[in-house]
Order: sequence, then C-alpha cells, then structure tokens
Amino acid sequence: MDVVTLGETMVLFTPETTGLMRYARNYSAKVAGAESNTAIGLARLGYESGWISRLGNDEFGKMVLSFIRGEGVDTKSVHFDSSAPTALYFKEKLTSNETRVHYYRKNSAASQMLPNDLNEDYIAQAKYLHITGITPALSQSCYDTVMKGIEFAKKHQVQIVFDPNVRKKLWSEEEAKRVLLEISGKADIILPGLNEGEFLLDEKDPKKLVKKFYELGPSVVVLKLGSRGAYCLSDHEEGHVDGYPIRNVVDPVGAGDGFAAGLLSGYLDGLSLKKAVKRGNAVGAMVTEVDGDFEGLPEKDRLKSFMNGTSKDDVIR
Ligand code: KDG
Repeated sequence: MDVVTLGETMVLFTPETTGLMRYARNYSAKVAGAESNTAIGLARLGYESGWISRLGNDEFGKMVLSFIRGEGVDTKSVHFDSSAPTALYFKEKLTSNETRVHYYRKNSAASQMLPNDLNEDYIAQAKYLHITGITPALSQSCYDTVMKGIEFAKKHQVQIVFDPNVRKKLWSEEEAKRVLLEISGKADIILPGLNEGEFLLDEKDPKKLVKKFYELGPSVVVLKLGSRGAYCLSDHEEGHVDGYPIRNVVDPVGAGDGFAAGLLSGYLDGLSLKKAVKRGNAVGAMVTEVDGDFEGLPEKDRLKSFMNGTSKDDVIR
C-alpha cells in the first residue's frame, strides 16, 4: 500500500438550483469525505491507497462503500456499524461563488470509530498515513483513534501526512487550535491552507507562517495559497511554487484533498519537494473546474496534458 487514510465519508446532497436551500426541490446524491477524496485521487493516478472508516449498516453506507471500492481504493478496513447511521452533508450554493455546507453527522457511525478499529499491520505496510483535522473533531473516540494511528505509524516508520482541514462547525475554536497544533507537532508533512495557518498560529505572512509550522516539528511544510500556488519549506528546500491558471472555477471544495493526492504521488515517484508541490497545485486546480468534491480528480494522462498546457478547449471525438 502506498497511502492509508482514516476518516469519515458522507453522502453529499447538492441542490440542482442556486440560492437558499429552502427553495430547492431536486438534489443530486454524491459521495464526499476529505480523506477518501485523497485516496480516490491517488487511485486515479495509479497508486495503491486504502481507507479506514465506519459506515452505517444502511443504504447510504452501502452506496458509499461500493462507490469508493469502485474507484479502486482498498476498503478492507471499513466496518459497518448497525447502531449508528451513515452521515449526510448538504452543499448549498448561495450564489455562483458562495457556498455553505450543512452537516448531518452528529453521532454518525464514523464518529463512533475506536482505536481498536485500527489494524496495526494495515498501517505498518503503508508508506504514508494521511490524516486530517476533521477526524479528531468528530468525537473523543475519533481523536483517540487518530492518536493510535499516529502511534502505529511512528512505530513502523510510516510517514505521517497531516492536512489540518479546519472545520469550525465541528468544534470550538479553542479545542480546534489545541488539537490541530498537537497533531501538527507529530506529523512529518503538514499541508495547511493560508487561512488555516493564520487561524492556528496568528501569522499572515506565508514565509513566517511556514517557519512557525516547521518549528513545531514536521520536516516538510507546504502552505497552500489557492490560485497563487503554495509556499514550501523542508530540511533541503524552500520557496514559492506558482499555481496554475484556472479557466473556470465551478466548485472549489475538495481542492486541498486533490493537492494532497498530487503531492503524495510526486513523493511516491521520487520527485523533489517543489516538483511534488507543482503536481499538487495542478491536481488541486483541476478539482475546482468540475462540480463535486472529487469528480475533477485526474488520471495520469489528463494530469500530464494539464501540466504541459496541452489540454484543449475542444470537443473530444
Ligand atoms: O475537503 C472536502 C471536504 O470538506 C468534503 O469532501 C467533506 O469531508 C468533508 C468535510 O468534513 O467537510
């Protein structure tokens, strides 16, 4: 296994119309979860990824499992829980560039995850353990599960990749700061966004912010700057990596998960930090051009033509 990840995946309902959701009548049902988005991104690019989670033993849980398995992600470590439901999430498009999310995930099956759900061997055989700040926000037992995953990863020299993914709707700001900084200090690679960094470390300047994260302990810090690209720092490299021009942003949600998939795929191919970041920027940009949290994730050939600037505004016949 190249990358193993751990977290909740929900059924995502998106209204077919823009505006307040109270007026929406028709919805499309999709699947979304930051960690499984990254696992799908890696599978599409040809890498071996696995996802650890719990799902409700219900129709939505079955839908999520067959979908993620169908994308080529290993789901051996996903358990069905008959005592709690699969979580739901609604994405309300208020205007063409303003989105609001609504979670129905309290006491969901995934929020009941326990450290005992983790199989040490499953984590030990991976090169990277990917975690996000969403999972510890779900419950105390999810926090404990993340900590156990970190312990297993450290024991077996599995690199820990952490995306803080701040979700203020899930917990208090104080708790979020405390836990996300604690995990940042245990990770090998961290991938905060600029606003997240400012929230966590009270610093706006990318260069200073990256340095502050680096001083917490990780050997690689990549600060995502949206369409402006990213600023990165490691033991060997530092600098800004430009983003890609995006022709039409349809849906920015999921770009960070795509970034993680692109960056990790670069590392798995032995690329330098800046080249891996460049690939992360490209995958993140491609995700924003398509509706849905992961539908825009590319396969290798499309990623290559996007990065070479040879993808065309054309009809493919
Ligand atoms: O990163 C995109 C995620 O926010 C989305 O897919 C849903 O996992 C999700 C969450 O908790 O918001």
